[in-house]
Amino acid sequence: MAVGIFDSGLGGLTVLDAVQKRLPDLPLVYLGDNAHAPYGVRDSDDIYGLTTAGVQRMFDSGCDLVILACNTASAAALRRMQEAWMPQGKRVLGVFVPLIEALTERQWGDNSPPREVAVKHVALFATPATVSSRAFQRELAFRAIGVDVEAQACGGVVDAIEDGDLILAEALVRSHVEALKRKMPNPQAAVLGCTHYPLMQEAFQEALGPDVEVYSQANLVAESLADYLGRHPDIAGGGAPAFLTTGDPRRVSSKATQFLRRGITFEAA
Ligand code: DGN
Repeated sequence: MAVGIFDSGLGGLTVLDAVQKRLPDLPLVYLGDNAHAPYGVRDSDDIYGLTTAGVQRMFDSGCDLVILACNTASAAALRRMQEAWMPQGKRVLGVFVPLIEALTERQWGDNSPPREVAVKHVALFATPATVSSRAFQRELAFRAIGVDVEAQACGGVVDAIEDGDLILAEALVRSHVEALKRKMPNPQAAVLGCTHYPLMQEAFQEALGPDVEVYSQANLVAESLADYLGRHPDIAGGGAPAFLTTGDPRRVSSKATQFLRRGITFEAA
């Protein structure tokens, strides 16, 4: 019995880290599809095919539930996968819904009709593929009315983070925030819609200013998972997490160690 965390690359490690802190005894399997990363520049059928193959592999290896810890994959694939797999008892959760529930002050799984919410002007920062999918706006519209969303595709940030070039990543964050502010001068809230961006949260907050509330996914997903598991006690157990990659394990281990600033050893998937 284990919970799987799937990502195209390293970004989902921010979610894994938050889940480990929140639920230290939960058995976890992480799969990074590093051989095909980044997904952010691929078309949606391609992302769907790769995501389905990766998640299927996690169910085959004994996971009971898989979190798509990648907004790009969630945007392109989550609803289609849930429709196909939920009837077979295969549970797949994404990273958008916990974020939107927090933004709209909803309880987990509250599917009541959309309503007015306190926040009216929201800035979304995400990969080009997530922004062009408009999945965030669609999910938000199921829950809230009257919210103005301005999206900024943050080209280059994921690559800079994965290359360990945080100076470049910070400079890119500043320029993307400036671009966003030209379109929406006074956002009330900013949503970091990419699992790589929790590592840049301070840079976003600094560039946006102290009056903007920044929503970052890792902790929200961990909280939502804790809530979900409270209702599904069949998922339990213990043990050290397993880290799997479709890429070169040595290279991925070294990048992951740099990324999370703690030793992580990947094995070939
Ligand atoms: N971390 C991924 C996300 O949340 O969208 C983006 C990584 C990528 O494939 N570009």
